[in-house]
Amino acid sequence: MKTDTPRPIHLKNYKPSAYLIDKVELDFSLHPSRTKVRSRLRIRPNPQAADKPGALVLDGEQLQLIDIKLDRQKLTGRQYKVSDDTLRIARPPAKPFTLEITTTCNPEANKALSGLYRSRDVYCTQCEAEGFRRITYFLDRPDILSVYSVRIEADMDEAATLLSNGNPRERGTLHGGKRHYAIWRDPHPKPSYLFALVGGNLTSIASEFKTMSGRRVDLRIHVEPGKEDRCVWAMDALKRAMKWDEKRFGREYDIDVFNIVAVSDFNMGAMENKGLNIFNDRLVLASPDTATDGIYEAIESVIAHEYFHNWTGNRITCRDWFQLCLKEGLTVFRDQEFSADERSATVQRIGDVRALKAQQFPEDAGPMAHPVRPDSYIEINNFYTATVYQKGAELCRMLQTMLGQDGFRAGTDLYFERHDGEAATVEDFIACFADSSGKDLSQFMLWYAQAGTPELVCSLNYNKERREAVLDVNQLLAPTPGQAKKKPMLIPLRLGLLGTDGKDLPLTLGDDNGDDKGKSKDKELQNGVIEITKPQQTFRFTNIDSLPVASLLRGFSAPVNLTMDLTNRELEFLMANDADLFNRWQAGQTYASRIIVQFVEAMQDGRRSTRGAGYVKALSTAIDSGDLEPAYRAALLTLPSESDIARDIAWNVDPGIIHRGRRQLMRMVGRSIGPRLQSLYRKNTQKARYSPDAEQAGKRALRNAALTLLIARGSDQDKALLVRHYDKASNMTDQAHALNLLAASNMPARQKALDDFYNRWKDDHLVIDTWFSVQATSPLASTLAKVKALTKHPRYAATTPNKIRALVGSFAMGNPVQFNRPDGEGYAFVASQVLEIDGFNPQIAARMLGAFRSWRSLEPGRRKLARRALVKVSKARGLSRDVYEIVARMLEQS
Ligand code: B3K
Ligand code: ZN
Repeated sequence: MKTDTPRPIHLKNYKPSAYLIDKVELDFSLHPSRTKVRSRLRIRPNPQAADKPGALVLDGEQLQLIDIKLDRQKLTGRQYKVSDDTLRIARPPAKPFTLEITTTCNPEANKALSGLYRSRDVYCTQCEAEGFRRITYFLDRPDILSVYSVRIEADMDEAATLLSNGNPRERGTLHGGKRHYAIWRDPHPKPSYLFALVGGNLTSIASEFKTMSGRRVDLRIHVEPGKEDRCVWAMDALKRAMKWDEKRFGREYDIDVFNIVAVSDFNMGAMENKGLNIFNDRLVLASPDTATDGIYEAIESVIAHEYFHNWTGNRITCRDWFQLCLKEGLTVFRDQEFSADERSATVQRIGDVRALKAQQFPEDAGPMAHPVRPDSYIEINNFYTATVYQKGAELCRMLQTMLGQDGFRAGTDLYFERHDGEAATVEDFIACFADSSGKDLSQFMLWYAQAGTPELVCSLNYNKERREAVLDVNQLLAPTPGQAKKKPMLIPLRLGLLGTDGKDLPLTLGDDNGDDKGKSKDKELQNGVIEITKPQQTFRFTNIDSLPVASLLRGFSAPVNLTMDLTNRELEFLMANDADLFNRWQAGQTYASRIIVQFVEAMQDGRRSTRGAGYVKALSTAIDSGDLEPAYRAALLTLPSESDIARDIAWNVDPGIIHRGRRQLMRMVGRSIGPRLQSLYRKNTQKARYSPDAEQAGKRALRNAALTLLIARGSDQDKALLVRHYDKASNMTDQAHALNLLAASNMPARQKALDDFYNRWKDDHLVIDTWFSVQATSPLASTLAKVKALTKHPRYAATTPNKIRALVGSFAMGNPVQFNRPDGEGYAFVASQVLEIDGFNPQIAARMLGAFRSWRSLEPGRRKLARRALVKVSKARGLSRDVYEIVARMLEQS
């Protein structure tokens, strides 16, 4: 919606609705440009409302009102008022009544992809957060829970498949078979954002699932005809997710059918509509020759995520949108746990933490910083953020770390029992854990309210006389926009102390003060977790013979930045010995980043640093220390990303120099352990038929990681190996990896491979996105010109989010060195794209603008140019609320 003076909405102003809607009957007559929607609503005054019920104000946007009746009486023009975004009935009855409204909307013209729209001729809907109001007039807020019946009518040749939420009730033909209809009924009350409808010519694959109480559920995945064989993996993932949720959380599916539909035009990954999940087809369709292992893994996790929402989101929903983390944080946590159980828990954790640090930490450190439960917003769609999702998941994980898996389960059991069928709050959720465990969680609540990443500054000393290792912990929380002063948080810190033999020492905690009386209070630390609650704390570990090496924040037990001055020797020791494999990997990352930062500093001073041999040696020892999974070894061999290093540098960041510094270390590794890498490459070449399972995928990841480092070395032999890798690739994982490396190089084979890939995949609208994105992420200086040219390419579609993300998104968010060109042209290009996209799809435009979120930490030259681009966006006329809010926050003086 366009508006000149967008106003924020505040959590503190929440009020229950004056009216409730118990029952909704919808009747759709589908038409590309004039779909008719008849809605029959059973409404009553809300007994819980604070004020006496006054006017009834329904939300509605982009609708044509045809007719309105109250208790069967047609309303006259004086009895209601329609504005751009509301329908207001001044004096409705003070008792239950029925409102019948007929409207039309235009699905074909809907390029914002919110409400009812068409994606490659398929009618589909997206109602979260506030899209239902673009379908019919309604109280479009999540605390209005209603039972829905839906009738859909359409031309048979345009939409042979007609779906909505819940269970199918009836279907039939009309006009001698030219048109037909279907009726669906969802027995579970739900908020309007979970409404969905699909109509199109789709085919499906079917399967079934028997629930733990023995009920049969029909499972179906609907796709464009011809794509059925690419749904097998998604179906398999769905069944595994259903089983897992029964076992791990005791959650059983609750209706007779579960439908998934894949569409090509979608603003995000997928949507958890009750019984009818709608997916971006990128996250459903997979075959070995078209999808990478990464896509297979993402499909498994998103299928599970949307399925898990059935309980965490649908059965128990959010009272208001400020509580978004209640369903998203918890559901992300659940899908992470599922993937950890299905795959390698350590590798999963490494991936989740990498993603958290790459996406959420910069958000928390910049102008967009907001609490996991924000306290105000202008456009709620801007708050589907890494903070709400990923940090929200970390908060659930911290609860599990403190309460144990059984304790956490007791809390969720109570939550499901207590709040089933309700629209709940974060307080309701946390109260369940406090009540089931008896633990006081009031300090923990601060995690939902305070933005920013806490810093934990730790040091370990040894007291020989007392045979104690003394850990000092300081917790700091810097101001964030709108939050100048912060209170200390409750931080679970999982740790180990390594003795000289590299093994964990038993952890016995002396009393806090370290006085003799305390001896009687010594206690063994059962789970290796201490709780930090104050700004400064000291922990004394008794019965220790010499200074141990501290392994802190094991498994990344809290979303904090840890500072601990470990020497290079200590990092090498942890890389070789730490029993916590996550921290072993972390030590390697810390060490690599330290070396790269030294390279960067040297380059800035016009010197060249050649230090780094210690790291390379430790890395080569680490990859062979013990019986490690290939996927884990691949993670060890992957250096911290350019943005990881930028975060470590924090201020006056020069992305160009960081890129060179990182390459210098990659080259050093490639040169030093080349033969070892060659042997890893050879040994992990697979003969077996492709399978997306974790074991095979791990071997491919290791082989590709080795190849990446060999290419950094870049001998003729290595280059020939890369060309062969591309030519011989028998699956998309290897093919795309090789193409990526080629696109980043200036090898003569580069263009040939890009042309070959294009010719092979030009007719596959999903695979061709890889062709766009590898070119957009290439660090070559010619990239920006290429990206601009590709926006005119016949296979590019300027209004399709997947295409925008593949080209503009990859350039803006996946290519730090070229987006941050010193001449500012990268910023200018992305800013102009944002403005163009804002004209039809504000949600996607606002997302793209997120690329600027770390602009203040850039070196002065780039900072000025980034600011200039942002100011240009801010001054454009007719900005959407979405873009307005982001750009205003970005430019706000902190
Ligand atoms: N709940 C949806 C996201 C909706 C985004 C609306 N802008 C998908 C998910 O998180 O499962
Ligand atoms: Zn979700």
